[in-house]
Amino acid sequence: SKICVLGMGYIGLPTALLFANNGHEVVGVDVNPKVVESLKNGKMPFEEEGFQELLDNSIANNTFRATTEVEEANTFLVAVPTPFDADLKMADLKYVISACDMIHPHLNKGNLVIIESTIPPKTCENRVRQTLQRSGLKAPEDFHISHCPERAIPGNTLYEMVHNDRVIGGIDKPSTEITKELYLSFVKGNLYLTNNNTAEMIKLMENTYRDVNIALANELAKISEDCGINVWEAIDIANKHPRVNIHKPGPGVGGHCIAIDPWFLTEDAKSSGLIMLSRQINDSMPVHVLGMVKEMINGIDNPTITVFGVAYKGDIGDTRATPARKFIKLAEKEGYNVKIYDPYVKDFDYPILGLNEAVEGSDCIVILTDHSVFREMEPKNFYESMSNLNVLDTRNVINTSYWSHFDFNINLIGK
Ligand code: SAJ
Repeated sequence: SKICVLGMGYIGLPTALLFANNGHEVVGVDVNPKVVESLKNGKMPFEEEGFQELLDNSIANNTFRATTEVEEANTFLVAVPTPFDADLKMADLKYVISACDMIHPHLNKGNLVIIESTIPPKTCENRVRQTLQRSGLKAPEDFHISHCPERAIPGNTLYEMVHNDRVIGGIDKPSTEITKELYLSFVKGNLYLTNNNTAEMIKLMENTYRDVNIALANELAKISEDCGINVWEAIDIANKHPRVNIHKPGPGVGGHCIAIDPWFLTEDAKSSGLIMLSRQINDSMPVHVLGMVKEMINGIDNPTITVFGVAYKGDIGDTRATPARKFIKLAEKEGYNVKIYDPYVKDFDYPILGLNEAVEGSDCIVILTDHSVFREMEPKNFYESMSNLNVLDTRNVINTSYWSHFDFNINLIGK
């Protein structure tokens, strides 16, 4: 069948390519002509393992093409971003609604519209349905709508898109069933069927669970610092309990999902104290990290600090909503000279330096991302160019014996 995918980003493009390589004719639509141009030239607009090959195959087999215009199809799949409106503390549905606006002139009887974008409960039933009904057709009588939230993790998208279980919630049973048939073409995980309001809720619950759990870990880290306990050791042993799974503390929560989705649950909830407090705890972690740095370099005149890792998490080059941004701004406000090293990140709002340049004259290295390269890193080739030997590890990633060997003053979040 023919599928028109709207949004050629981190989720839409991989999903489009999986359908295109598993028996479907796919048209990929994006409003950004640069993205479409890149795809027309056969080039992935971003890096994600395995997808360049899928793109090459689908172009060779004529099963995928990119364009800026929506066209008639059997299925329309919406995978556009849902930004967070920070002023209103609500989901900003403008891209989802404009995608539905692009679809309805091409909507025919019997078509299916799938929303993969993360949306607050009841969005399919209300705004999505209303917008699509501008076609003159009625749902569910004339066409189908379902929500099938994406749950793949950036950095391992191909594996997770194929192997993860999925949730499918249609506006009625037939919508759910035909959506299931479609995803069976490439998903090897289980497909759990429910209604669309529940599917919307499940996606938000999963990311909120993680955010609240990370907030708990961060709070435990601060308490442990006050008590002189190593929280990492404590969490490790507590997690041996069959019913305990405490997450990892760190410099805050980044990425485009975990730091945003909890707000979608609280926007019209009467009671949401725990969820909002968790957001606040995680958002305040860069302030806590700066406090630790301040203590370490107390008394140094005109200090220079070096941030190791600005990606929002380990082993990827993605800096969306990274807590490093807030930390760097706070450090600059404090009057520190900040230099940055991140071997994975190509583009950032601050210059990314080579390792030697980044540590030269530095008074403190602050590790903000758990890149594997930091695990193995030994300071022997660069410590002599530093002005003071301090290192703060907010991810429990370095091998401390490598650093203590050169007399580094080592500090760890939650210790
Ligand atoms: N983090 C911690 N401590 C932890 C785990 C994570 O501080 O114990 C931080 C990370 O460093 C990062 C942030 O949280 O800054 C988020 O990272 P993540 O690995 O938890 O999640 P994302 O944002 O990369 O992807 C999540 C995933 N959701 C869940 O695991 C429930 C993914 O499956 C979703 O598809 C994705 O959100 C999404 O798009 O919603």
